[in-house]
Amino acid sequence: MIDRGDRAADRAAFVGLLRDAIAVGGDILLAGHVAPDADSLGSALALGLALRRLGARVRVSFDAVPFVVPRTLRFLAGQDLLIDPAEIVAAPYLVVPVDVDGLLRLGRLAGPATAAGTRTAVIDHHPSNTRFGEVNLVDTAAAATSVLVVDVIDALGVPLDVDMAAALYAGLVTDTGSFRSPATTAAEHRLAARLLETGIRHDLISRDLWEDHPFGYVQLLGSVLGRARLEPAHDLVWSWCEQRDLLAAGLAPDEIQGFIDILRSVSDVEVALICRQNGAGWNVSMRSRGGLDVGAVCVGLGGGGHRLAAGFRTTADLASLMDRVRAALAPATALGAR
Ligand SMILES: [Mn+2]
Repeated sequence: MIDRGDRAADRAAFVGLLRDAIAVGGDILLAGHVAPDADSLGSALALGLALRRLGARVRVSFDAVPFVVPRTLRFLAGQDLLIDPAEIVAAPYLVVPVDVDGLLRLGRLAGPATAAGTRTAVIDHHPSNTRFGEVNLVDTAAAATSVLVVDVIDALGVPLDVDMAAALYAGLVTDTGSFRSPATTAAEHRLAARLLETGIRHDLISRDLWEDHPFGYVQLLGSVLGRARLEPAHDLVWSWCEQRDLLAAGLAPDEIQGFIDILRSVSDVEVALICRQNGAGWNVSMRSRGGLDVGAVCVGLGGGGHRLAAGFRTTADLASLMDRVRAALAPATALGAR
């Protein structure tokens, strides 16, 4: 964890790189992580809008095939800044991974980020961040990457407008679990107040993010919760969702991210887990009720994340991936980590 003094120095270096890019008229690519959430894409779009105000040559991207913005994030402004990774032909002057903890989470955008001559400035808050940039504005105490982006926009001297504020609020409200996470302090509420004062419709943002589902959503929620398994021996409650389930419900994998929060409310055990089938493998999401560091568990399984919310991806089949999870949880629970 870095202290606030370091964060100020890192922010100055980060803003310096952005100003360099603008001064030389270099292309800036703001890169979200694969399967971007509101904190990654919202933060990137807000920073993109601010940089465009300063005359920067800026684009925003993330790796997805086909290149489609998740349905719940289509309300975000600035989508004309988006570029399909396949259309990036020249190496950018500067790549800015946003809310990305390591090169692996960039998918195909790891290419431009590591191109010869390209500079890299990372902005993130994941404890699992590998500091893979030339400059790393990484504050693991920050509740969201959007909090760090507000500081950067302020340092750039760009006034927050309602479009930037809506995107930043989306990131803030997502990563704080609607201000319920322990990382939420008075500072996050003050930031929310500042964002609200720009005139954003927080009620509509929350509806777009979480309360705007087709009927298939509740049907799928019913079946995923119905087959959940409680394993007190491993301090675990878990379930899974196959590709055919999503297809039948007419949903994309990112649209069921909220399912795990319902499993996390089970008080009998410490850890909740959902496996979502995606292509040839599974995206595994883990949540802790507070007593166990699932971020460390997921790093051990090849993924990353935060203490209370983390995940990993695997091409293993469901039975063997769950065996690996149980083995990874066993030492933590046996040591009395709760
Ligand atoms: Mn985040």
